[in-house]
Amino acid sequence: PLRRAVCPGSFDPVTNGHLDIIARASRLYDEVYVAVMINKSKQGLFSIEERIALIEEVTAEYGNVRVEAFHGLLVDFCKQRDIPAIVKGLRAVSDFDYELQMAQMNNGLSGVETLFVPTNPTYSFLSSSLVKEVAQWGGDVAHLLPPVVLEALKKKLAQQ
Ligand code: COD
Repeated sequence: PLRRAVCPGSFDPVTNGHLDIIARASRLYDEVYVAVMINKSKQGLFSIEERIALIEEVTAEYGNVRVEAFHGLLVDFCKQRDIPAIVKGLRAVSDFDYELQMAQMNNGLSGVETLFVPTNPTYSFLSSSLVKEVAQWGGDVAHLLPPVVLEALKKKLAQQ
């Protein structure tokens, strides 16, 4: 059987930290789904379609990664696609509390397992929200994003 996993998130926008986890998952599993959560109560900077297009572009080289939007419960996304494992990056202890709760809740809901990958220390401080904040005030974030994402972010901020 195909070994499948999902990397879920908001990806607003995808960063080198996300990409590191997706790349590592793609080496461990036959098929990796990147699931982009649709959050109707939080608008975000990039639309869901823009986020998906950027992730598709920067993961094209891996060959076994597919990108889809989802809303509702992550466990339902997994059930519908026969995905037994969620792969998450852990940046620091501060991530752990909430990630552990979600992992235990998801396992209790459907039996899905969560596997944690320790973040590459180069990106342990990195989040989409910090990148947006720093970029908004003209700070240099070129080392934190794939080049196409950096260009898209500059363009988006210039429009605002
Ligand atoms: N280095 C490594 N990994 C990173 C980094 C980094 N610098 N930054 C982020 N990551 C990884 C983390 O594993 C993180 O969880 C994931 O990427 C996504 O990050 P974000 O910030 O894009 O996404 P979040 O935190 O907003 O995503 C939250 C989910 C969408 C995963 C969660 O809310 C969810 O599963 N929602 C669906 C509804 C649901 O099922 N709820 C019940 C949960 S029990």
